[in-house]
This record gives sequence, C-alpha cells and structure tokens, in this order.
Amino acid sequence: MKLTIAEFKQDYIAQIKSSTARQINETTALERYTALGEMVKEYIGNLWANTNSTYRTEQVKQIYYFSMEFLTGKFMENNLNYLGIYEIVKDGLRSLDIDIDDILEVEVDQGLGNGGLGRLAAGFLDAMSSISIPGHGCGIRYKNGLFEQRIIDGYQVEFPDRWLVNNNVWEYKRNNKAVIVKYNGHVETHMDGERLKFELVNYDAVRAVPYDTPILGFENNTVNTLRLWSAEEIDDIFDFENFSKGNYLSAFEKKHSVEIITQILYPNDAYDEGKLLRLKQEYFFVSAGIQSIFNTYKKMNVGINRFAEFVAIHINDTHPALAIPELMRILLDEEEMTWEEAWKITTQCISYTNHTIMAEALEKWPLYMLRDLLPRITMIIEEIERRFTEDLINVYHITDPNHLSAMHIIYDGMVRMAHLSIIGSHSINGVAKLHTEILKNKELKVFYDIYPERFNNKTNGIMHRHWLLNANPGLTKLIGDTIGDGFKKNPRVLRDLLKYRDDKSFLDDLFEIKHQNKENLAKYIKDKQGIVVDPYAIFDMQAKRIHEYKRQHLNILHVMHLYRQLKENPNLDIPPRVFVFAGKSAPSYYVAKQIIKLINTVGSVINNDKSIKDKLKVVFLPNYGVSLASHMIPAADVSEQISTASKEASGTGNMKFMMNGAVTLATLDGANVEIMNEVGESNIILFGLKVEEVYDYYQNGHYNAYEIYNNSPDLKAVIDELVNGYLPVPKDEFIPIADRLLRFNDEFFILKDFESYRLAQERIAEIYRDKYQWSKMSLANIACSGAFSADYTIERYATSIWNVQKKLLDFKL
Ligand code: 26V
Repeated sequence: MKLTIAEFKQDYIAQIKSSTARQINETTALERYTALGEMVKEYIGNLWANTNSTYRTEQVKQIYYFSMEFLTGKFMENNLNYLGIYEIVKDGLRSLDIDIDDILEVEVDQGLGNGGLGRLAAGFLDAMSSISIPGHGCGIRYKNGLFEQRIIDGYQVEFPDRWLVNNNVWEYKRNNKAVIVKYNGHVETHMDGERLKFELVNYDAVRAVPYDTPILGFENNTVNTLRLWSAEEIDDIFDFENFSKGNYLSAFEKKHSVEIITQILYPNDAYDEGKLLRLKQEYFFVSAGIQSIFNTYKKMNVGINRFAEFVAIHINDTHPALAIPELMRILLDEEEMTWEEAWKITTQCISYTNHTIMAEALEKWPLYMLRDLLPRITMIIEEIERRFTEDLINVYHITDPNHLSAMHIIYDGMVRMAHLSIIGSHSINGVAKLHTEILKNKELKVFYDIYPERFNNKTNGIMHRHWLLNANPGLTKLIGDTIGDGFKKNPRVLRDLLKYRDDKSFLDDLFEIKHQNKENLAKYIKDKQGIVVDPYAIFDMQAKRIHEYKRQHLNILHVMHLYRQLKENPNLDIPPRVFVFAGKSAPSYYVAKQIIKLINTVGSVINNDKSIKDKLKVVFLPNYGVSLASHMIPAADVSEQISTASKEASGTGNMKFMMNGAVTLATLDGANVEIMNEVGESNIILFGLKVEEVYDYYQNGHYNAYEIYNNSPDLKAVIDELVNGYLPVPKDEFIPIADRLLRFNDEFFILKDFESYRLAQERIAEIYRDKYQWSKMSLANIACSGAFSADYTIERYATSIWNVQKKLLDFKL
C-alpha cells in the first residue's frame, strides 16, 4: 500500500490519542503496540471487505481448512511486511523516538498448536492468501494455548499460557454469526409424508461464537479469514432462579461447563487419551464451522445441489473427521436430500491429510461415548459403516473376516476416525513422499487396494518469508543484494545462488552473517541461561517436541561420549561444539520428561567442567515456540533430524534449518529424503537404519539391544553412566530411560544407530575445519531450500485436491 512517513505519523498520533487518551511519550510499549495494531487492522479491513465481497459476488469456489490447531505465532511484523509498509512504519516510529523492535517484542505468540501439525496449518493459511487462493481456516479459539514450559531443577514444569490477558488486537468477535451446537439428547423419528425424519430432542445447546482474524497475502490485496470458535452459554447468562435462591456457585455451573469446551488446547501431540472433553471440542468446531459454511454458501444463491462445486473442506488429520457425518446430517435432515445425493456431495467436498503412522496417535472413540454425546451423528456413522461393509462384500468381493475387520470403521466397540476419514473423502494424502509410500504399501494398504485413486502425496512446506524475512534479515539482505528480491514470491529463484559457490567473497559474507547470528544467540543464551558459549564453535541444534521416536536421547548419549573422550584426553583436537536443545514434552509423557532432565543434568556437568576448556557446551532453551525458533534457527550450523526411519511423517523444522544454511544430520526419514534429493548427497550428512531395515527388525523380531550393548564398549560406558551414580542425581533417576533402551529392547533403535551417528558427527567435525567447504555446503542448502515453500505445497493442494482457482484481486489502498 501507499503510505508516507508523514501520513503514518499523523495517523499514529491520532490513534494513540483515541485508544489510550494519553500523550505519546507517556504510553507503555503495550499501548503503542495495540495502537499500531488497531491502525494496521484498519488498513487491512479495506482489503478484507473487498476480498469477501468479491468471493461472494463472483461466486468463486472456496476451500475451508479445518484444523484443531493453528500455530500462528506473531502477526505484526508479518502484516507490516505484507502490506509493504514495514520500513515506513519503522522510520515513522523512530522519528517519534520509538524503536519498532520494542513494539514487536511485546506481542505474545498465538500458540494454539502443539508442533508441526499446527504450524503447518498456519503456514497453509499464509500461503493460500499469498498465492491468491480463496481459502480460510476453521478452528478453536482456546483461552489457553500450549502450556509455557519452564525448567526448574532440570525438570520441565508447565504453566498456563494465558495469551489473551492483554487482549488480541487482530481478532473480531462476530456475535451476529454465532450458531448453536447440540450435544446429548436422543433421536426421535417420524414420517413426514414419504420421508422418514430424524429429530434430536432434549439436547444440550451450546452457543458457538466466531472470532475472525484476517490472513493477509504477500503484496497481493488478498485477505482471507481464520475463523476460530469460542463456546458460550446459550444466552451467556447464569441460572437466575438458582441465583435468587442463594445458590451462587451452582448458578454458574452450567456456564462453566459450557465454557470449558474451549478453555484449553490438549498438549499431547502423539498420544490419544480418548477424553470426552476432546471429543466435545472436535464436534464443537466442526459443527459450528460447517453450519457457518452453509450460511455463507446460501448468500451466493446457487442452490444446494451445487454445493460441492463451490465448497471444498479439508480435514487436517482426523481431529475434524466428524465433518463427514455432520455434513451428511445437514444435507439429510435439514436439506432433505437422499442418502445417495448427500453422500456424493460429502465425499466430493471432503479431503483428508494423514500426519502420522504412530499407532498411539490414531484416534479411536468408544462407541458408547460417541452415542451418548452425539446420538444422531453416531447413527449416521453406523449407516456409513453398514453401506461400506456392503460394498466391501458386493463390489470388492472381500469376504475374509480378518480382512473385513481390518477395514471396519467400528470395531471392538471403538470408532476408528482414520477409517471414517478415508471412506468419507475423495483424497487422502501423506505429507512427504516416503510417508505416502508407507501409507500406501503398509499402514493403509487395505484401503489403497480398493481406492488407489484417492491416495496422493503432498510434501509439507514452510513459510519461507517468515523464516527468511522476519527471522533472518541479514541473510535476506545478502540474498536480495545478490540475486534480487524475486525469491520472496518465487522461492525457487534461490537456486540462482548456486552460481556463487566458488565466489570466496560471497562465501565470506555468508559466513559472516551466520557468525553474527551466532553472536546474537550466544548473547541470548548468556542473558537467559547464564551459559557462556563460543560463537566460533559449531552450533548443533535439535529443536522439536521431545519424543522417543525423535531420539533426543541418541543425541545426548553421543554428547556424553564426546565428554568422556575429552576427559580422557583434554588436548583432543576437536572443533569446539555447542549442542542446543529445545522442545516441550507432553505433560503426561514420563520418559520424555526424563530425557529433558537428562539433557539438563549432562549440561550442568559439562558446562561447569573447566578441564575441557570450553570445547563442549550443552544448552537447553526453555519454551520452544515460533518466537524462540526464529531466534535459534538462523544461528544453526547443524540441524539434527535423527528420528527412527519411518516414524517422522515429514518434519518441517528440517526445512527451516536448511533454508537458514544449516547442514542436516539426518536419517532417511520423512522429508529428509527429499531434502537429500534437492541438495545432493554431498551436502547432507546421512546415517542410520533405513525404513526397510526397521520394518524387517519389527517383523522378524531379531533385534537384540543387549547384544549391541555388550559388544560396544563406548556405548556401554555411556549407558552405564545413566545408572551407576556417575551423574549428580539419585541413582534411580534415569532407570526408566535405561530400561527402555535395554530391558524393553530399544523400540527406536538408539543402540543400533549409535555407531553410525557417532561417525556422522565425526565427519561433521572434519568438514567444519575447512571454512570454505562448510560455507559451500551451507550455501547449497539455502539455494536448494526454495522447493520447500508452503506456497508450492498449496499450489499442489489447490490444483490436484481442492480444484480451486486463484482469484487475483485488484484494489488500491
Ligand atoms: C494426535 C493427537 C492425538 C490425540 C491427542 C492430541 C493429538 C494431537 C495431535 C495429533 C497428531 C499428531 C500428528 C502430528 O503432529 N504429526 C506431525 O505432522 C507434521 C506436519 O505434517 C509432520 O511434519 C510431522 O512429521 C508429524 O509428526
């Protein structure tokens, strides 16, 4: 947009006055931030209104991305950049004696997600807007986002994330768009002429109120909507009769029992607890979202039969899978369609992404629970199941009872949401090539056999503008000065950087930028953790949720091994290294929490040992989230992507590190395989078991962790250190970890992969000694990272799954 510094200052001073009733020099950083947010919102508002009215009047097909999680982080800097007014605002503020960084700093992260799945959803919204796809998000406005992690005495301790305490300047509450969601009760049937009608009676009603956040596209006038639903008591009043009788607390009980639905984000990212409240959450936003799509759709006036021509609904994992029976319910019970018509529309509208093969993360609901809470929805699921089984027998000629049981939606008293999602959609995609192959050939093979045309791959992508423009301004400037700014809209252009592989002065510049980022992070680490690290050391990072399959313990066991070597020989000639860890554990995941304690324990021993002359440091940075990642990733030399092959569906941190010039230390898992293909084998460090080997071991049962332990003295030494009193903790502290590795036979092959990991780390130390060789690898990673922009991923979803067209918008601000 066009804006001069003078206009900005005038607007801003007026805004400060109206929103704070104070002189500008008396305002706090928060007030300045809020006032700026209000202004930016007004600029965006014009574009937003234009976008919505164009979609409606020109009757364009729209895609609704349903996700239980949207991990959007901060908005201000992005919005300023995307409007093209960042520099103007920065200069304008400076002339008012305000540092823009102080304002950006006070914004709190919107952390309504656990990890990769939620961040991906946020990135997809950004990409849809930025490549002009008419697409919106639908989710839950949790009052508490993912918990704040603090480390106390080396342990993770959780604190609530009250991200709304200072209000959220970006959202609009839309009372007029509220809808009712119905739970419990029972279904009555009656004949209405020829038609059997179903009616839910004696239900509990909850008001779902939407809060809309504008999602701005990059310099293209498009503003899509993220609609998050909040639960309120139906009239938002308490039980007056009860209150007047003096029952003050119980008068508010109902209100609380309703509001609790959107109180908190479940902090598990790979373990399904099967809690009733979570089921309520899932139906809550799905029902509200689908109802509101109908309301919007009806304003287009094209007739209900053409619904699938104008609406695509994507379900992000199975959490929104109730969208399938909910859509059926509305088409059957409210629009009075036949089952066949309704089913056709439903399957044409819905598409589904699978994000994990981990059995413990696959959602299953007890049938009795579902029937109690959602009687009509359960009837519909049972009918879907009945017709599906009929097809299996009559159309696909499957009669073997074991084969049939493997495919049922309802089995053993449980409702399998992945099966419902596959049966009720026209597209099922994995999130990296390898993951999709595993789905097709192993985990979901029985479904692939009957629906081969439904399965497809959509490799994940990241918000490249965030990870470059916002997180790494130094690198962004170097890239822009060298190959121009085209990469902002078309990140494959980054490949042009490959021309500079042998340009020593360019490699020097690149090294210098990385070094500066490392200096900044070293300062942050000193300020926050009191640990001094050498910015000339190799910065080796593992930042992601803590999970046994991600193998943070493989990493720390290797650190323990390096430390042993240094203790034996303090003059050992190795480049200094800083191992940085960050990530949250699910609060109820005991072993993962012990891994955090282990990292911190090992850190406290190593960091306080003067005898090793600062050659090794271990840092655990608490409260990993989008903001911390944005500080860390630009400073990384090595990116640890070391999951047990087959377990990490894709990974997206791997792409962010790569884009910022880190060299990946990787197993051939998830998108690491594609990173290798982009960057070439000489620019990635590989190690470890391959997928087939992992599956072989699981199948033949020949894996023997004790055998490896007994035959590898170096490895045995570090495992023994977990339990022999070597570490300054009670002797039994780390027994659970040691048990998982030995007694329970090392499900994730830590022992098997240890030696190959150690050798890979040795190669890294060797290569790092040669500054130019290292910088060349780093450059190759940056140059080849463009393929992993979410812009391209969304392009592929739009053409091959959703069949939605770009809508270019013209508007002058
Ligand atoms: C499952 C459950 C089970 C019920 C309780 C709460 C909960 C929350 C999330 C999940 C889904 C876990 C799947 C997941 O997060 N997968 C990750 O998705 C990323 C984006 O596709 C991908 O990069 C990661 O490799 C994958 O682990």
